[in-house]
Amino acid sequence: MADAIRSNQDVALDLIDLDRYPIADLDNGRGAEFLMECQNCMDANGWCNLDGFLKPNALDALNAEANELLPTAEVLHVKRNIYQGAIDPSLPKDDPRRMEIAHIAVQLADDQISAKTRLKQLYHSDIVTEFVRRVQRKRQLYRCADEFQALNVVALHPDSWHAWHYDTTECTVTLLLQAAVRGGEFTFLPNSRTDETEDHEAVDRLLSGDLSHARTFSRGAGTFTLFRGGYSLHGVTKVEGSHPRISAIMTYDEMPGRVIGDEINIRIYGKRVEQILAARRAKADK
Ligand SMILES: O=C(O)CCC(=O)C(=O)O
Ligand SMILES: [Fe+2]
Repeated sequence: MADAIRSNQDVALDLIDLDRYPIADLDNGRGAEFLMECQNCMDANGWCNLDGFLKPNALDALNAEANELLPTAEVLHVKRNIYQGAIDPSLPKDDPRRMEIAHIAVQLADDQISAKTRLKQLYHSDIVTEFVRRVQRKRQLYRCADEFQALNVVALHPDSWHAWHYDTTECTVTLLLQAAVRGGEFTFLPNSRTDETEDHEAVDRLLSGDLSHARTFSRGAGTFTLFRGGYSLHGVTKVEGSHPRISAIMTYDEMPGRVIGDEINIRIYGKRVEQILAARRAKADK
């Protein structure tokens, strides 16, 4: 009986440091106050950065899960432009926003992360989703429904970095599971574009390698950072030291059932996903 009750319980209650981050009740007392602080930070800055979000033993457990799964992931070796899709054809030929940037990472897509993992359960936590929705001030917000993109684990090995890009869904959480010894800083331009315009000066500056105007934080393992990944150009600086930097990327969108086009997923995930989709098409054509 106790087990049955426990299995229905939201894992967020076990994994998150609720004394510090009282997200289980956002309508009363400390939870309501905390929510307001997060919303104010999001409104003013375009991010909300919560260090020590996971309890230490939860962080160890999630990081152990990631480290156990990562050997089953392939090394992604893909080229991406910052939009991860079609480039505005009106851009001049030599515009930096046409640039294709190499992305090398050991990356687990959502379909490679079992529902049994606490990592997936944390992503599927309604308490966490509700918290993200309210900090982002959305009337409705859903976990991404894409079989590859919804939740990812990204390991950047020493000497690699995460190329600048916009995410394909609007709201993103990056949860650091294992910090780099040095470098590996999550770096971004909060709200650098809207649906209509883009801050070209800031974007071109970052693409030319000038990070002086970009935002970064010192983030220890266990830090949970909310931002609008689809509208904020971002990436991770070069990782240095002896071990990889590992993060979990949780994606959300206002649109229910949000899935990403096959072409974009192939561009992002390379051969493995291309083969899955081709096999599926071949079966459907029979
Ligand atoms: O690892 C991070 O902190 C960010 C990674 C990222 O932007 C992504 O996977 O889309
Ligand atoms: Fe991203």
